[in-house]
Amino acid sequence: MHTTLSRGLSAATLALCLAGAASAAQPAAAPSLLPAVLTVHVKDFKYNPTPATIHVGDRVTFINDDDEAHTVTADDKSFDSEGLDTGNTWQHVFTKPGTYAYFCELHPYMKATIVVLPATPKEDNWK
Ligand SMILES: [Cu+2]
Repeated sequence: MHTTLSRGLSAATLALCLAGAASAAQPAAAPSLLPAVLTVHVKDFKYNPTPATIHVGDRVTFINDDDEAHTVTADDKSFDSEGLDTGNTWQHVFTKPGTYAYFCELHPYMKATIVVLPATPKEDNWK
């Protein structure tokens, strides 16, 4: 019993040290954007482009170019950006094929669609 407790504490201490080292190595800065195959702009209360077609595993960047806050929220709630202020970005990787309808929770009349096709072999991506 005592041994188990000690091990637990050691693991917790180690985890804290690792977390401290990680945060020291990476200064708090604006999160950088990862490479994405598609950027959807939110402008004039519209998502553009829509509908858009991507493949499984693709990352999409959403950027709010409007003066209003918007969200990127799946109809089925499978993803949700939460509120994006002017100039804010949000990224999402689509891991399952399908047609994803999404909308803005703040302006529900804002609707758009992303079609996710099955993954293609890597060697065909850039032909
Ligand atoms: Cu909106």
